[in-house]
Amino acid sequence: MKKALITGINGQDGSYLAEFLLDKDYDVHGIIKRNSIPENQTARIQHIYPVIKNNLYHADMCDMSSLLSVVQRVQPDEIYNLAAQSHVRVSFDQPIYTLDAIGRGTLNLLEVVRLTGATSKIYQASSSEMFGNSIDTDGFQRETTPMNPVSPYACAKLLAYNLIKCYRESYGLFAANGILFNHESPRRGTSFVTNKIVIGAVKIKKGLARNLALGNLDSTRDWGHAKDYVKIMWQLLQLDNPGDYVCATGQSHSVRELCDTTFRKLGMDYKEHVFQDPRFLRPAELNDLKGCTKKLAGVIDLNFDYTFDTMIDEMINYWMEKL
Ligand code: NAP
Ligand code: F7E
Repeated sequence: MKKALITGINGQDGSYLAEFLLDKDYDVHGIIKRNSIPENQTARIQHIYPVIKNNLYHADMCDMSSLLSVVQRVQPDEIYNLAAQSHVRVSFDQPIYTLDAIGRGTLNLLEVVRLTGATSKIYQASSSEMFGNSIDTDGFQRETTPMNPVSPYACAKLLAYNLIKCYRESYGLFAANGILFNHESPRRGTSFVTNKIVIGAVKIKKGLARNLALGNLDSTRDWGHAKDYVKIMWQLLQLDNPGDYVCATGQSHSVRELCDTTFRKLGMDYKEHVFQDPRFLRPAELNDLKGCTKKLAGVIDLNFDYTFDTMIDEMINYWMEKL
């Protein structure tokens, strides 16, 4: 039985990845950051909690000793480093913590693996945010596109990305970067734009709200489904050699289009309800994202179960029932 350790196991991706690995008969372990209300924190993993409850450990990416203790205890075959302060807008409010949790946190983990001589393979949750506003002439971002981050979050992710490459090349660690473009689901944090729009539209439909305040409607994103993307994380650690790979759908939509699609599916016109609130604008914006998966498709079979439409349908159905 293979052992996996997931940092950020209670996050959107961590919860889907834990399910995926349990289905593959992995012994799944995870770290949880201490929270004053632990009940809320395990909401996304409640359904698998009975199976993994003895494999959850309090640790923090900023606390190397806690990571050392967990890695020594679990001795994982695979480590999935998903823990992060993952909100781009919040990273402007908490830049130092964001850098600590992501940049120094990844270095803490790499040092633990190096110094203990652990043979764990490492997956690093890198991000399309690292590209900033660089776009190749064909309109896509790919592994070779220059990385020019435009937020503290993206700067921190770029540091972590480079550390993974550095430790791979310097010490021969099996360390892989998945450069994942935005991926969503009903489990997405409710302050990210997809779930915020779906929840807002469902509330308006049900008469629970009248309007929805958003920031920039003109940026475009390449939105996939988290369930499809966690499978790729695992596949990257099953390759013969570690590398850095873009994972995306290759299609992009604007935030405005996302509003239009969601409200239309609910029989409404977004223009009658959505307004712009400067509170949700960012000091700097990443305007357009669209990923090219040619390199990834060269090493694995790329089959996504979800499309943009079926993903929105799933999110709408979830919130229509829940609210
Ligand atoms: P998420 O839902 O925000 O989950 C982040 C996880 O990290 C949570 O479990 C969180 O715990 C934990 N965490 C935060 N700070 C920590 C710390 N200092 N020490 C230990 N744990 C900490 O994010 P996600 O959407 O699942 O994304 C997973 C990873 O992929 C993140 O690294 C994110 O930056 C990256 N990524 C995401 C996307 C995307 O579109 N979703 C795209 C590219 C890359 P609490 O909930 O208890 O705070
Ligand atoms: O914003 C615009 C906003 O916060 C998407 C993270 O998972 O993906 C995510 O980062 C777009 C931006 O995601 C609101 O300005 C408009 O242009 O959903 P988001 P993100 O910033 O793209 C990357 C790949 C990651 O790695 C990150 O961890 O939507 N937008 N109005 C808004 N965004 C938010 N959150 N809220 C608004 O009201």
